[in-house]
Amino acid sequence: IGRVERYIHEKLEENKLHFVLIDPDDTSPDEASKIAKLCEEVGVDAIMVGGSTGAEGNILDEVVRAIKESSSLPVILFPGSHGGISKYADAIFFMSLLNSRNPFFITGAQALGAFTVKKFGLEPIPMAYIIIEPGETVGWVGDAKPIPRHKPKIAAAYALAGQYLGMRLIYLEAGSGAPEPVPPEMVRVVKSAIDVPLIVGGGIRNGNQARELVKAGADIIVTGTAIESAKSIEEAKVRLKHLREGIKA
Ligand code: 1GP
Repeated sequence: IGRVERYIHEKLEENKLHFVLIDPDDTSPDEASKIAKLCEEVGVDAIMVGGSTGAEGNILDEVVRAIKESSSLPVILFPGSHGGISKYADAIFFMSLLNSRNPFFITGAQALGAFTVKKFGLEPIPMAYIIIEPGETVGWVGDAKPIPRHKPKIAAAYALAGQYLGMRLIYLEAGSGAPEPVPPEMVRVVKSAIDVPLIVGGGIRNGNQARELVKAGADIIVTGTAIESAKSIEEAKVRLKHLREGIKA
């Protein structure tokens, strides 16, 4: 396994982790640089960069470069398709949207992007990506059949299938901006089925929600909107600290 994946595993031996997602479609390089610096200061563990729409090309490159210049945190790409690859990142979640109805999001974009990842020398981290209701933008764009919130066993079946297919991380996604995060009960059932680290994201706005999910078995909490929607860097700092208190018991 590569350097970033080893970093994740080593840190997980000590504590649960917090990753902050920056979407280049609604964050300028300047804002991204400020957020990254703040993240490092308050003890966020990695920055993810990506989005379902518009997170490509120059816009993506400039945001990744700005983050790399202002912090030493690992930058992991979180691509919406083969367009979401930047040579300036450290690693890429090489993800498959397991419950998509469209093979493009399961293996098609992956095939189109594979040689680019190789050429750029990016570290690929194989990840199963599973969309839970409501799924928000990524659910619609990714043509997902979102898993009903009250059907944790379906989520667990997809998660275990992902692990058996060789994926080394499982990501349960409620969708960016979802009114509620993935239900803790679903996290509990999924976690009890798998042996690889579990990432949970979508709709997590505060430390209490993060704590409930960690208690249920989440290893890595991802937040995007909570920080993006802060009106000032001070407000972002307060929110990050609260999230940290919830995640790092
Ligand atoms: C989206 O899970 C992430 O892919 C983050 O969601 O923006 O709701 O924090 P939020």
